[in-house]
Amino acid sequence: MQIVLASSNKHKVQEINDIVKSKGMDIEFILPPDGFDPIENGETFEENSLIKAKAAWDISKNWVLADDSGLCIDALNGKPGIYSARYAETPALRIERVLKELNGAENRKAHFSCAMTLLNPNGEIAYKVQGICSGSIIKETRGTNGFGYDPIFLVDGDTRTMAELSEAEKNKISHRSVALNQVLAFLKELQLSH
Ligand code: ITT
Repeated sequence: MQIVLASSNKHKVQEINDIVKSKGMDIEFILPPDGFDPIENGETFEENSLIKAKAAWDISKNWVLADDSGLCIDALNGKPGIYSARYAETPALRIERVLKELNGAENRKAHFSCAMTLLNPNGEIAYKVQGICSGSIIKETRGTNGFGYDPIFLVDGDTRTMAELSEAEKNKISHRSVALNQVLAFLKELQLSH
């Protein structure tokens, strides 16, 4: 089964394909055809996820999965949130901005959130789900794995940042894997029923 992944973020695509592979499932996620350039003007992860899914469906008319995700920091009232990818020009500057805004804050609690939307080949919502991974923001960067805000995100229950976990370890606990596992369970049921 092929599913179009409504994303241009190669790290996400890699993580999602790694998770599927680790489960030995017969699903291949492929990139959208040329022309995928959605305007993410929703107000929630869920809305942006649907916008991306519809944009990919419009040009593929296939099964589509979209992932809209980001980092929500309690002391910043949930920011950067849906602005995570646009919080500054580069990943390093985005981290710098977050650390500056949190300067002196005692409450460092945060979570990653991931909203996934699965559309069937008729363009209807077949399944949607949100996954969360809780942690806190440290004061410097640590680790080089992963992407985005991983180097400043200390995973709850671990002494390491997300960027210090191996790919396999991140893929067991991340917001993306929590959401994707539900999607894959749904697809498995669907395949079994056909
Ligand atoms: P697409 O919209 O093309 O999928 P994007 O990177 O713009 O790619 P989002 O709009 O969903 O995707 O923004 C996600 C941002 O949130 C991402 O660029 C990172 O800054 C951050 N983020 C999401 N998941 C993350 C993760 O697992 N680790 C670290 N940062 C993450």
